[in-house]
This record gives sequence, C-alpha cells and structure tokens, in this order.
Amino acid sequence: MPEAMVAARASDTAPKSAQQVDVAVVGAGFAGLYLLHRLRKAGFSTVALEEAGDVGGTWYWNRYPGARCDIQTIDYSYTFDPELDTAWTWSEKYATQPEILRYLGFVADRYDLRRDIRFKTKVTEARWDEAAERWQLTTDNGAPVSCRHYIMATGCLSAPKPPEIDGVKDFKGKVYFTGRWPHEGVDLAGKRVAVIGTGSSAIQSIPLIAEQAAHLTVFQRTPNFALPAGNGPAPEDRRTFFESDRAAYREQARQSMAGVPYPQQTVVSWQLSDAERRERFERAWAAGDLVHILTQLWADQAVDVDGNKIVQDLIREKIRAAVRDPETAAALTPHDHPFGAKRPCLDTNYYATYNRPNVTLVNLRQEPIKTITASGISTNGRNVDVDVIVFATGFDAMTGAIRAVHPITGRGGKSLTDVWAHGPQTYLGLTVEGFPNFFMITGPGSPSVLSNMAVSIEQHVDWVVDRLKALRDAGFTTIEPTEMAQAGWNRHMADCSMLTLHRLANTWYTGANVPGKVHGLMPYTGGVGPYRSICDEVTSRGMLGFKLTGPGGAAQCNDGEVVRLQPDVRLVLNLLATLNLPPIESMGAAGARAFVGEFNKGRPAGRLIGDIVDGTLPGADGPLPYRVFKPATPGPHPVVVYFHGGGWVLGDEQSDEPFCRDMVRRTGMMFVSVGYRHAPEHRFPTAAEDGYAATRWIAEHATELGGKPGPVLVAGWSAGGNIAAVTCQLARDRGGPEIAGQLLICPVTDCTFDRPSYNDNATGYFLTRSLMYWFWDLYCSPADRTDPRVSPLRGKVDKLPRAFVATCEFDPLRDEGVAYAEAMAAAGVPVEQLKAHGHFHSSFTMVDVVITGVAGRVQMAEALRRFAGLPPEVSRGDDHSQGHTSPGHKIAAAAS
Ligand code: N01
Repeated sequence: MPEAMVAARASDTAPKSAQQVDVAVVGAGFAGLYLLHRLRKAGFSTVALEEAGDVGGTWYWNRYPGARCDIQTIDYSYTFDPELDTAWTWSEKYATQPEILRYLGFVADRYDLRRDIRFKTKVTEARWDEAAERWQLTTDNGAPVSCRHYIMATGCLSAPKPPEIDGVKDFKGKVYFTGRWPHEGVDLAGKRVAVIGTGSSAIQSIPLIAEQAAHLTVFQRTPNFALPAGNGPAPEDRRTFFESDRAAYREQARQSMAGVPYPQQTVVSWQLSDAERRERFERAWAAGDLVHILTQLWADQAVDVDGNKIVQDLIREKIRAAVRDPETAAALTPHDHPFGAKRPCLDTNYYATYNRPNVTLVNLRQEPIKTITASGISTNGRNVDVDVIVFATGFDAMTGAIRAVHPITGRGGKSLTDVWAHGPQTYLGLTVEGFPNFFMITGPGSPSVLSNMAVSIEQHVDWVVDRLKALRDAGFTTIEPTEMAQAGWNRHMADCSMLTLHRLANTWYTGANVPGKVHGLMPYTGGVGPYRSICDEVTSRGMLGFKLTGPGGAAQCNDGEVVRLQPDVRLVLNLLATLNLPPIESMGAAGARAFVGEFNKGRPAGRLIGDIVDGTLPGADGPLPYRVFKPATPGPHPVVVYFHGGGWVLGDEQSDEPFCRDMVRRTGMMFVSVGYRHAPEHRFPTAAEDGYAATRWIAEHATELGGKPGPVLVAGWSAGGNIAAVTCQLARDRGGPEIAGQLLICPVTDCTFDRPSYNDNATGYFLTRSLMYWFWDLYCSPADRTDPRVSPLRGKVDKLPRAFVATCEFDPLRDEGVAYAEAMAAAGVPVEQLKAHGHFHSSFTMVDVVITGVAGRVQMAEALRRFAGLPPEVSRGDDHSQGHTSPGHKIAAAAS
C-alpha cells in the first residue's frame, strides 16, 4: 500500500479516546507481523504501533546500497504456514533489501495485517496502570492505547547510534546514515564520498558506492573479518535438502544451535592435520555462508582461543591475497578479536574494492578523526574534502530500541531504564520482573542476534501467544516473572557467556560500541535448540518462575530457577538421559569396566603435550603401572603424582588422560598417573597403600622419570582424590615423602552418607548415591570404613600440605569435600576451595566436552604452580606441535 494512503488512513481513523485492545505490539517488522497474525488467530484484539510508514522493520529503514540478508534467505523466512512457505520463492541465495521488504509486504497482504497497524505512530510513553491491570500507552500520532499486554517487537538493531564525532552540523555537504537511507535513493555519481565505519552495513555498501563515486574515502576504526557471500541462486545442496523434506529441514533448524540446519561439529581442531583444516576452511570459504564458517570448521573454533586463532590466520591470508597494497591489507586485517566474537560480515568484492584507484582507506587507529568541518573530515594526519558523508556507525543494539525509545514504567513506578541501569535484567529474555504483562520478542537474554532471527522470532511469538491463551483460559489477568527466576536467568546468562569467545571482543553484542553503555554480553549464547527446550520446560513445570494473578485474589506462583546447571553440563546430562543406560552398579565390576572402557574410547585423548611414557613401579605387593605426561617445554619439571577416579573399582592410569594432558599444559608440570589396584579383587586398604607406596617411589625417582627432584605434589579426582588425601596423611605420619601440595577434586573423604548433597544429588547427575554405595561395598567392609585410610576426614587433619579442594554443586560427594577442606583449614592447613556452581561430578575431567569446566582447571593449575613455587603464568611450548604457532601465548589467555 502506498505510504501516503497508509498515513492518511492512520490519522483519519485515529479515535479520540484511548483505543482499547487486549494486546498492543510495537513494531511491524518480522516479529510484529507474525505476532499480529497469531494474536488475531488466538482471538485477541490487537493493534501494532509502527513508527515507519509501512511494514518491514529493519528492512524498511536499511535501504543503503548493497543491503542484503546475511543468513541465506531460504532460512530467513517464516515457517509457520506451509502454504506461505511454498507460495514464495526467493530469487537469490541472499535476497536484497527490496526483495525482503516485498516479502514482508506480501505476508502483510496475505494475512490482511495492515488493518491492525497504525503506521507513522511512535509510542512516547508506556505506563503500567496497577488498578486497571493494563498498560496505558501514549503516542505521537492519534489516540492513546490501553492494553492488557504490551509486546515489544522492536528488533535488536533499530535504534541508530549517534556518530559521536564533533562538527557534523558544520558540514556543508550531504549526510546519510545507512540505517536511515532515503527511500528515493541517493545519486553518488561523480561525488567525493566518505564512509565512516567498517561494520556489515559499510562492508556491504562500500563496493557499490565505490563504483559510483568519483572518490571514496573509508574511515576505519576497527577492521572486521569479512567473507565472500558468493551470492547467486540458492545452493543446490541446500535446495535439495529443503525441497526433499521441508518439515524436517525446518525442524532441524529449530533444534539447532544457530537456527540454521547444520549439525554440531564434534571434531576438535587439534585432531585434524594442517591439510585437513585447510581443506575444511577452503570449503567453508567457498560456501559463502556465515553460519557454515562459524560452526562447521571444528568444534573448538568458537570456544577456545587456539581453535579460533587457526581460523583467524587463514582469513588473514585471504585478506593479504585480495588486497594489493600491503599497508592497506595490514590495516584491513583484524587482530583485536576472535573470529566470530564480533559479527563477521558477508561481502561482495569488499577487499578487492581497495585495489581501485578511486578508493582510499584511512586508518583511524593511526590518525583519529579530530572533527568534521564544513568541507569534510579532519584527522590527526590530513583533511579530506568530501561532498557526502555516510555514517555506517551502527546501532545502540538490543536494549536501545526498548529502553531508549520511550519511558516504560512498571509496577510501583519502576522505570525500565533504572532497572536496567547496570545492564539488562530479564527472565528468558522475554519478560522483566516488576513489569507485568510486558514481553519482548528477541530481547536481551535470548538467542536473538546470535541466531537466525526468523527462527527465534517464531519461537518467541509462539511461546508468548500460547502463554497468553493459557492465561486467559485459566482466568488469570497478569503474568510477571519472580525475582528468583530472573536472578537465576541472569546467572545462567553469565554461565553461558563463559561458553564462547564473544566476551573477549568489544562489540555491539556487549554494548561496547556505545559510549557510557554498561558492558556485558546481551544475547544468549546457549543456542537456539537448548533455549527452546528451556522455554518449554518453564511451561511444563507449571510456569516456573512466573507469578500469575486473576480476579478475586486468584494467584499461582511456582517459584524457582529453570536452569541451575552449567549450560554444557545440562546438555551432557540430557544426552545421557536419552541414552537410557542401565545403572553402572547393575553391570558387575567386569561389565562396568568394559562399559567405561568403551565410553572412554569415544573421546579424544587430549591435545598434544611433550612425551608420554609408560612404565611400572614397585608397589607394596608388586609392580604397578604408571603413565608419565610431560610438558613440551624443556624440563626438569616439578612432579605431580595423580590418582584417577573410578570408585576404587574402575579406571586405570590412562583413564583420566584428557585431564592429565590438559593440566600438564596448564601447569607446565609433569603428571605421573598411577595404576593402583582395584576392588573387589583388592579391597581396602590396597588402593590407599598402593597410592602411598607409589608416591614414595616417584618422589625418590623423580630425576629418573625426567622430573625435578624435591617435594612432589599429589592430585586426584573422586576416589583418586581420596587416595591423594590419604597419601598426604600417611606421608605426614610415616616420615615422608615430602609433599608440597594436594589437589583434591570431588574427593571421597568420609563414610557418612547423610550430608545434604548425598540426598540432594542422589540421582540424575551421573554419579548416583546407589553407585557410591556399590563402590563402598566393593572396596571396604563396614568395619573398616571409619579408618582414616579410607575416610581421611576421620583422621588427623593438621600439619598436612597446602591444599586446593574443588567440589561441585550437583555431586553427592560435594559436602564431604567441603567438610574436609573446612576441617583442614580449621586445623591450620592453608586451604583454597573451589565450590563450582552448576557443575557435576565429572565436570572437570570431561575436558573438551564441559567447556565451562575450563575456568576451574585454570584455578587448579594456578594453585599447583603456587604450591610448587612457580610463577603464575606458564608459556606453552606445545602450540607448534600441531603446525600452528601462537608465540608467547600464555595460559591465562588459553583459559579464557
Ligand atoms: O554496525 P556496526 P553495522 N568513529 O556496529 C564504526 C546487522 N547488519 O550497521 O568497531 C569511527 O557493526 C565502528 O567501529 P568500531 C549485523 O548484525 C546486518 O555495520 O566501533 N568509527 C564500526 O566499524 C551487523 O553486525 C546486515 O571501532 C565509528 C562501524 O562504525 C549489525 O547489523 C547488514 C564510530 C559500525 O559497525 C550492525 O552493523 C548490515 C566513530 N565515532 C547490518 N562509531 C546483513 O547483512 C562507530 N564506528 C543482514
């Protein structure tokens, strides 16, 4: 519909008194349109308030040359109606802005949505009316609105950021913002043009502007990674997959991590050779697909600085090859952020554009802009006269469109701006405590901009509208998240932010692009599929974390936190639950060992370190096997004697190999893992005595083993932690060896089973109470159980080596580990504790699976180095062993 007609209708029909509706929506972009459709179908009276003159949202405003989608449009489409899905065919792999806008217009027409949209109408204030239990909205055009529910479908990138450069008003030429490009287009032919910024908007428009302009000067503050879009028809393989089973294709997208149907990679970078990695990279480069290159190279590319650096280096090679002038190429090459931590761009001839004689790059890192003058732009190094300045300077993302657009006042006069003064607080990214009946579509705290927005929008809209229907059917009139639920979500957000490398870059994802904005990762990094399952869990658990109220004092509140586990621990436990494994204790010792052996075969052994040497040592009653893990750096290194986990029944000197390798890399110390004997063949006190004897022998033969003579350290996980603790007590009582420190990870320390963690975490977290009972029964008769050689908490705990004790919140053994740490501390032993929240018994040993366990292992490594008298940081000598180097890379960075 022509804009003039729309505008005329909007003002002609504006009622004098408040417009009464069930639900008011702000925005008529992707989200607003689908909301209108769903709300209407659900029988709600609705109005959408839209500042623009027509539908389209971001695609209405961003009309700059070259504006396109950066998700393949086959995926960037509505999927709610299979008929709509077949009624529209995209002409290109990445549709242009005009085509996407046409699509949204087509959708609006098909479902007759415009009749409920008030265009050119901005909400100027929104206030929760407690007495009426309604939101009262004022607008700048036409009647105010009174609504039961208020939904922001304002998009994440719709509030342009001011340029923050002095002198703009003095400029006598033309000024344009990519995010507010004139509808009639701009003729740049023969003009001297400046583009400020090198984000996606700039990178898409620069090649086209360069083709028109007499001269283009690009002012770059931070270079960005850009990949060739390879636009054209939708790729054959994708089309075939899509056409063969549309429903399956869409469903896979909904359950995926990014909202695009790609599988999760399981191979990590260091399992691949240089050639294999390059082959994967070249394939991804040629595919011209952001999600492909961000997710399909190797499993650690987005979570580990080393895995990521390999991609960065390969892209840097491409930039050098594309740009002829080495100085320009160097300036265009990003070095300040991991690949993907800042949104990479899809381009068409971007780098090659700098080979044109009419294009100049100004590196603002070397010569910052001083001011804009009447005739152009003045930097520390030069004055550039131009006719046109294009600001491609980005947006106040995610919160800007919600918070800054208009004051929103909730219960008790609370202002959303104040509530979010220290960063956005939400429950599920959808709702805010203190703001009843207020919803955000793809708000901060949801996957939003880290996902295919089309998929996330549909999920949000479906969830919200389904909840509103259920609320109405149950006779409730208000819905609001609780403080506890919101605090839990914020903590979960913080946990998730440790999963990826996004937090290591200054970007609009973190608010760093807007001066004065609070820094913090705003989108949810836990993935689209997991997020969907969490929203569904909230519903299936009786609207967990929401307070519902209705007439006559009706109320319902099932308070709680929906996710208390670390995000990756949740995925691991969910996966294990789907395997429906028989209890380990039902397998018998031989069966359980075979099971663990099979389980371990499927996991990578760990990154390359220095030498790995097997041997045997004389134990108390015969030879015991051991495996030495050496750092790649020149020795001799301090020696850590390590005892594996497995309840005194399972495992061997190799079974915790990934953990040992990882700790060797992080500590720069040598680990000797001991194959102590197991129950039921060898019952108490065999494991304890083997542990002590092995420690003694290793201490006496440290030099022979390639280690540093002097005091050793001991470490162990689970039953191995028990043996390490017992060894320290025996060494104290039996005249040595000298032990410089003990690292006890989720140790067994006592035969008392009535501490809360034994009940709280009895089942559901892999190590169960009944499995522990079984281990105890096989190892130790009831009469022996109070012996300090199996229950060190019952022994003397003074005069022990310095200790680091790690316990996990969701572990039956948690409280006895804490009790042991506290007992040692009370007895004067220097003790450090790590109480790992959201973790389970295996979190620290599932290296490369439980990514959030890295931070704990970093702390453990730092403690071991302190105990050994080493400086805090270790330089890693193993980086070049896989053909890629990261000189001077310190452990602190690796831990990130
Ligand atoms: O904005 P940006 P954008 N002086 O924030 C620079 C989506 N999008 O509009 O990095 C000098 O990325 C700033 O420099 P720095 C997409 O998600 C999608 O380009 O802050 N320079 C940066 O280079 C994208 O990520 C598509 O140092 C200044 C640039 O301006 C998001 O929108 C297309 C400055 C801003 O880049 C935002 O992209 C377009 C100053 N005062 C956008 N202030 C699709 O393909 C800022 N800059 C779908």
